[in-house]
Amino acid sequence: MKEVGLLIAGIVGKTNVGKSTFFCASTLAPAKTGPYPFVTIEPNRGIASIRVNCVCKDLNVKDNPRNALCINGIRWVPVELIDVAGLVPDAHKGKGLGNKFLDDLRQADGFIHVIDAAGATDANGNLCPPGTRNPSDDVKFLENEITMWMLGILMKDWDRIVKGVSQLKEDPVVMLTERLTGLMISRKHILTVIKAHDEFNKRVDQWTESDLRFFVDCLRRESKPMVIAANKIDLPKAETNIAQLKSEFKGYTVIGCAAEAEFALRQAAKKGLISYMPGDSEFRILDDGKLSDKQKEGLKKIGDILKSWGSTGIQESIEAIYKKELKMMPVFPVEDANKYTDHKGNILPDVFLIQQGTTARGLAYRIHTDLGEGFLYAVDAKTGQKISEDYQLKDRDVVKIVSAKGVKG
Ligand SMILES: Nc1nc2c(ncn2[C@@H]2O[C@H](COP(=O)(O)OP(=O)(O)OP(=O)(O)O)[C@@H](O)[C@H]2O)c(=O)[nH]1
Ligand SMILES: [Mg+2]
Repeated sequence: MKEVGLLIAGIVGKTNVGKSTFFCASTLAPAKTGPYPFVTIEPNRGIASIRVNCVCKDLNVKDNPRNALCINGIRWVPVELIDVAGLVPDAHKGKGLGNKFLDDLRQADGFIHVIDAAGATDANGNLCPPGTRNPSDDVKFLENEITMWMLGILMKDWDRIVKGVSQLKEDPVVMLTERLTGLMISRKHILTVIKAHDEFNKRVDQWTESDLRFFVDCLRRESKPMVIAANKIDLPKAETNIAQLKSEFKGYTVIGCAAEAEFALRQAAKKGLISYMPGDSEFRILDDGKLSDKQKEGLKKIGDILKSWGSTGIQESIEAIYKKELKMMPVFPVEDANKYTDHKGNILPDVFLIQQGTTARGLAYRIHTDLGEGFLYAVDAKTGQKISEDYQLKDRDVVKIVSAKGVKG
C-alpha cells in the first residue's frame, strides 16, 4: 500500500526498449533485463531519488536528515518507481501481456514512457537495425493503448451510468468518479476535463461514441501525465529521431536517455571505481589501475555520451515527472520553529514531497492522521508567522504544525 499523498511514477512502454534497465539504473534494485520481448512479467518496485535544494544553506544550519541524504545543500528525496511488463499493439485486447501490464499500472499517478529512440526494435519488440522503426509511432501507439484500456473499463459500466443519470437523477461526476477511482482518477481530474470542453456540456446519455473516446483521451492526459524517456542515445539515428520527436510532440517533455550507460556508471560508482552522482555531466576515475582495458573503453564511450548530451538523462526524466508534471515540491516539517528541529533536536530532520496546492492541514494529515484531525494552526518557521489550515504551502516551506492531538515518534 503506498503512503497517502506520495505519488508513484510507472515506467511504461513497448516491450524490449530498456524499461527495466532504466529502473535498475535509477534504483539499483535488481530486476531482470534482456534483449528480447517480455523479460519482465511481475512488476518491479523500487526507490529512486530526486534532487531538491535543501533549506539548510538559506537558514545557515547544519542539518541531520532522517529520510533523505543532504549533500552540499542538495537533498536526495526518495520517490517510488514501478517497472511493469512491456506492451505490444492491441495489448488492451489482451495481446502479449496486455491486461497484466495495464492492471499493474492502475496505481501509477504518472508515466515515464521509455521508447527506443534509435528505432531499433519493431512494433512487437524484436530487434531490428537502428532507423527501421519510427519512434513517434511508439508514442502514439502507447497513448492509444492506454486510452483504449481506460475506455474499456468505463464501458463496462456505461449503461448503468447512463441509466443512473437519466432515470435516477444521479450525479454523473459522482458516478464517473466511483467507476474510475481505481485508476487513480479523481473527481478533480474529471471536473477539469468536463469544464475544459464544450462537447461534455450535455447529459451523458447524449454523448456520442466519439465524445466518449475523446473524454477518456483527455482524462488520460489529465490524470496520467507523462514524460518521454527517449532511450538508447548511444545508437545511430537516435539524435535525429529525438529532434524529430521534439518538433512533432510539442508540449511534451522529451529527454534523451542512456539507461545502459547510467547503469554502468552507478555500478562503477558503487564499487568505488569512479566518482559519479546521478544527473552529473561527468565522472572521475578514482583509480585507473583497478580498471580493465574493457572497462576503460566502456567508460570512454560513456564519457563521449555525457559530453554530447550533458547527462545520461535518467535523473532528469525522474525529476521531470515528479517536479514538472506531477507538480511535487518539498516542504520541511519541524517541531521547533525557532531551531528548526524535531523533539530530539535533529535539525531539519524530514522533507516531504507534496503536490502544489496542498494546504497546511493537508500536510498535517500526510504526517499523521492525528495531527490532521487535531490541527489548530501552523507556523511558517522562516517568518515566524502563524498560518491557517487552508493556507497553501509554498516550495521549500519550513512548517511547524500545532495540533490538539500530539504524535509520539
Ligand atoms: N544500446 C542500448 N541498449 C539498451 C539501453 N538500455 C537498455 N538497452 C538494452 O535493451 C534490451 C532490453 O532491455 P530491458 O531493460 O530488459 O527492456 P524492457 O523494456 O524492460 O523489456 P521487457 O521487460 O521485456 O518489456 C537489453 O538488451 C538492454 O541491454 C541503452 O541505453 N542503449
Ligand atoms: Mg522489463
